[in-house]
Amino acid sequence: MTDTASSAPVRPAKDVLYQRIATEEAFAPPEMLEIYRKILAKGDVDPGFEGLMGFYMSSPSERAQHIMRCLTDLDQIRLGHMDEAGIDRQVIALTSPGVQVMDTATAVSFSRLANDQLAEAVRRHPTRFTGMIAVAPQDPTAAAKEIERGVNQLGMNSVIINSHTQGEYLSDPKFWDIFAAAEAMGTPIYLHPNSLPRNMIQSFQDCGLDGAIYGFGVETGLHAMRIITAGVFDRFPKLQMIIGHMGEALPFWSYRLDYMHQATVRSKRYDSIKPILKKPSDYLRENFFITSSGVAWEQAIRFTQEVVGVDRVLYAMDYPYQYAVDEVVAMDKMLMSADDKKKFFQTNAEAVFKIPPRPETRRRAP
Ligand code: 1DF
Ligand code: MN
Repeated sequence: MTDTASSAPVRPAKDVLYQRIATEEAFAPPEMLEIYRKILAKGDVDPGFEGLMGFYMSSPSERAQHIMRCLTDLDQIRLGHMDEAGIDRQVIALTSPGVQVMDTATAVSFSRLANDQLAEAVRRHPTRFTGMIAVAPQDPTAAAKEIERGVNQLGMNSVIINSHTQGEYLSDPKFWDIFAAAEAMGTPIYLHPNSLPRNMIQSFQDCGLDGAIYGFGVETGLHAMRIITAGVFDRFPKLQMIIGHMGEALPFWSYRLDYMHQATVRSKRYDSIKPILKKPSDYLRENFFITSSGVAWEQAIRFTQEVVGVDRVLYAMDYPYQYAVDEVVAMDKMLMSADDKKKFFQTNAEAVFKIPPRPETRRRAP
């Protein structure tokens, strides 16, 4: 190997037979950070929020400052990184926790403002960006209306919810107007991680495992399980949800979830575990799409494709929190049929987010 070859930066190939659509990419309007600053300045701040956005917004570390610059950009910085990493399109959502830490009135009005800003960026870069609709679960009626406005007026076709809202879970029927609207409008809900709620965080935070390393996955997986076991998909059978980080490990748990769910129902041990129509893993296969955000790991991706089907596993990068060009190169090399790889990188995302397919002219073999 020559010196030049070993020191050249790895760059994803341009002549691949698919577009790369990254589906869990984040942005933050500067106005939201101003609201966050006010929340953080008050006494008795939520410890998870303080540990997450409080950290990114105040840390002098290169990583944190870089992430803040990327988060607030919806133009040249982001497009430059996408070009460098070979990402054709980002599906972009308001970064976690979005409006879910705000008081109800602020959350409702800011979700509209954020959606307008994102729609504007999509209008500037229609071939590069797709937007998700941010909603305030604090006001389910307003959230349902915002889903309709997002679809009908802003041309967006998916919804972002960052797991729990101030410790409350969507398994509570008081939130189900949101599911009704999402089902009626045909908009999948991306259930993205949030920092751990107050009553859960201590034994994760005191060892530094509350964040994306482990806590996020545990809590978001729990949230998905609460939704499944509460019978949400029996009530809203067409509702589709998306979960990242390789399904927050739920595919790997499937066998045990199915066995123990049935055992728990039969033993009548909890009022909250009532019979549901199907096994938990059936809902994973029929009502969830799973993205590879943060997990550029071939074995996990192929295992998940086997468990839920190749039509339900999508590529995601998790920009800017996990901007890693070498991971794109690794994903390109996965041992997988050309058809399945194209589903993973491109066509599943086009179907889920209703992205109009582009003519195949952009990538030509050299
Ligand atoms: C982190 C990770 C932050 C993810 C995120 O949003 C996030 C992190 C505030 O590493 O602190 O979306 N993630 O999805 O893994
Ligand atoms: Mn993320």
